[in-house]
Amino acid sequence: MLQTTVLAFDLGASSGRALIGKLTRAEDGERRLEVEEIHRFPNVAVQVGRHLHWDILRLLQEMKHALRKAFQLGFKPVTFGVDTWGVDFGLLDANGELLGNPYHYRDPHTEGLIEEIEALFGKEELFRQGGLQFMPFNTIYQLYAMKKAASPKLEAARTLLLTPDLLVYLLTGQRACEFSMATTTQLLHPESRQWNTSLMEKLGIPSDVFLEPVYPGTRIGPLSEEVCEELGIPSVEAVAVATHDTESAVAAIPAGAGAFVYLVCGTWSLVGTELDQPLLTAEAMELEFSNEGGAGGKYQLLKNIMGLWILQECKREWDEQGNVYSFAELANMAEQEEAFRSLINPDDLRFFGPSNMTEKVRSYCRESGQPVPITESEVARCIMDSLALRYRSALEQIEKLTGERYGGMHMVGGGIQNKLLCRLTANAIGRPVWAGPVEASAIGNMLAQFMALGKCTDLAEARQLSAASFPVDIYEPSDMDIWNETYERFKQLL
Ligand code: LFR
Repeated sequence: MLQTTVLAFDLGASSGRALIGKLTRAEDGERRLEVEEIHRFPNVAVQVGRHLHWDILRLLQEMKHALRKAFQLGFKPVTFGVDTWGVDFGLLDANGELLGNPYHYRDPHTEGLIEEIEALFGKEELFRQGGLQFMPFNTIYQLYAMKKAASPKLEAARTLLLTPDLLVYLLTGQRACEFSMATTTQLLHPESRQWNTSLMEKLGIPSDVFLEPVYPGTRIGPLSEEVCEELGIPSVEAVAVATHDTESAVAAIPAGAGAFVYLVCGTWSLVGTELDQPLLTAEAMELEFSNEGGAGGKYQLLKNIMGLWILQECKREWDEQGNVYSFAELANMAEQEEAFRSLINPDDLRFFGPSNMTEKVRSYCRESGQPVPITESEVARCIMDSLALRYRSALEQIEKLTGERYGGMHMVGGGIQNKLLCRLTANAIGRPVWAGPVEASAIGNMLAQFMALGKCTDLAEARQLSAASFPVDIYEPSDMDIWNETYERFKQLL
């Protein structure tokens, strides 16, 4: 029996998707969520001069297309939610119009600013006030870069909207600021959960452009009349979900009561654990952890690891050279290779920017006195072994910080389609990996909508629904001795 239909927009750094979620009651009386992708579109960053931008209007157009398609296919979603990558934003002028194209978080204009702001306030103070791992793309550095460039856009700005809030605004005309995205700015005080206006003022960043954050599950408002008219569809109500994709993914983890540790695996790898309050100790700062807000008002203590980006960039290069392999093929090829021949620290900053990734992997191996991977499969194997080992070090650091011992690791997100990586991860951590669901961000997005609609009372019930609806693959660890030995070698690289 159909209960409710919702629509989730889940936008990643390379593609966006629209998915329909149907909440039904099965014959056994249990509720289930069924998910169906109805539209997928590329998200292509555009280089303009020295800057890298998101093509935000193209994304809007694709989302409108998906809304129309949903109704054409006979679905009648009552609500929709948008989740995207973190940190990026658009600025509105006094008339509510968008000021230019938002910058892409890999735009190099923030280079050197981590050090500059650190010199002004001190690292520990900044961590206490912002709670985040110091990543060059955090919103604070992007705004400071604009301020230093005397950006007229910044001067004209009256409202700042983070990407998902911006897309919701362009569809509904309603302005909101959702909490989980707000915590990726480094400008929201993690303890008071209020904007850090004094820090903004000291940096010369306008403090009056930020709206009061609202929690995931807040109803925002209906599609604008213009959009309904243009698309010829009835109104659908926007809900503020955990609009940061990582946080939507965490909301969908099929974990029961009790502490758990997870890896959200996609372009980035986020290894973390859920806490009620942020952990702002010097140790958390030294180990380079972030405190990011999420669904249920929880905080995620997590580490950003460079992730499958490195492999994605290599693949892009090989595709351009005419050596086209799917990710599944690359995994199969990598599996045939000798393990642990050479290892990289995936978080070496050389891997952050796009282009020449194969050469970057090779140069890392050359400089660290290891055999240089030559073929596609050697490079892929090197990346996957290294990621798995990096996940182990993050897990151990979390255990150090929380004093917990976790029995295994949940893995969610598109990266778990790479079965080799799941298996290598289980081996590296010496514990089981529970992989699923793949569509975690979209599912978490839908779960927040069900919370807004009163269909789920809280995060725990939402996670039960996820667990009841989507199977989990279990990977048991093996070859522990050789992995333990290799881990010692890997640690020398960190
Ligand atoms: C993952 C993610 C990470 C964030 C990075 C950049 O998609 O949202 O959580 O640190 O992208 O925004």
